[in-house]
Amino acid sequence: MCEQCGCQSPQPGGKAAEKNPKTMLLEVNRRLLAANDKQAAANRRLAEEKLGAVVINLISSPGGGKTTLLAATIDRLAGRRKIGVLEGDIETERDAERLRAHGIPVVALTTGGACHLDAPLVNRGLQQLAAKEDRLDLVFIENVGNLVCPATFDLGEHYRVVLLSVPEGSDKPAKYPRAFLTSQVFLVSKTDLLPHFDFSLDEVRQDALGINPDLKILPLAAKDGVGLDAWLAWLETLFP
Ligand SMILES: Nc1nc2c(ncn2[C@@H]2O[C@H](COP(=O)(O)OP(=O)(O)OP(=O)(O)O)[C@@H](O)[C@H]2O)c(=O)[nH]1
Ligand SMILES: [Mg+2]
Repeated sequence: MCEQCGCQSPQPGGKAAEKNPKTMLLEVNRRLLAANDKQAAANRRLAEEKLGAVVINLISSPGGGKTTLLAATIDRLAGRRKIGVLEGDIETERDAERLRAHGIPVVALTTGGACHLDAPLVNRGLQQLAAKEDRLDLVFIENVGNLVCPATFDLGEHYRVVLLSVPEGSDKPAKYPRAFLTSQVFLVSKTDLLPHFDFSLDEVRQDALGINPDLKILPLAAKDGVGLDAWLAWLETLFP
């Protein structure tokens, strides 16, 4: 269990739960997650009905390359797709400022300690975007840098995208499977660094597909643009 936020996948309760503090805690977590899921469903409706937007939740470890990828994506889609961003961080608006400089609406969601975003916080962000914008094609949610807890919380996204950067190592899908199990797209980021690390693209592909055979895997380097075309082509499939 994450000691900071207490998030954990729910387990069934039952009679024993009434007296056992550990199972009581699990029951509280289950109810919190159920409330979160209800809000997430409302968030999806809000994004669709008020903004007409597809919502994408980006998950990675700290420094995995989420903001750099978003900046490159915004630049490449400028004039073609209207983008808004909900920028999640524990502290500071630094990433939000980085993306505002690219000329799009960004709402900073600062958790003040929690290691993941949840659906109520995202609802506030979506409301703020909807107050500023009539329509958006895409809303990206940059989750707090963490490969564990964000994988448990539905935010109301339509798609979940997990990034794993080359310096983190190709063993990570096997060790942190939930993020890969619950995502539709897996971006192997910072591939320009492949010559400097013992990262195996074969291993990472095999392990990730073993966890989730439907995962679309796209290696890319947002810094030099290699692989971005395939990512942008996938984004365009969301607008038939
Ligand atoms: N070599 C290389 N470095 C990259 C690439 N993408 C991002 N970086 C660097 O990786 C570092 C972290 O990138 P960010 O985009 O800030 O990562 P993040 O996932 O948004 O980080 P948090 O929001 O703190 O979790 C920065 O120094 C980037 O310049 C890439 O494709 N290649
Ligand atoms: Mg960032």
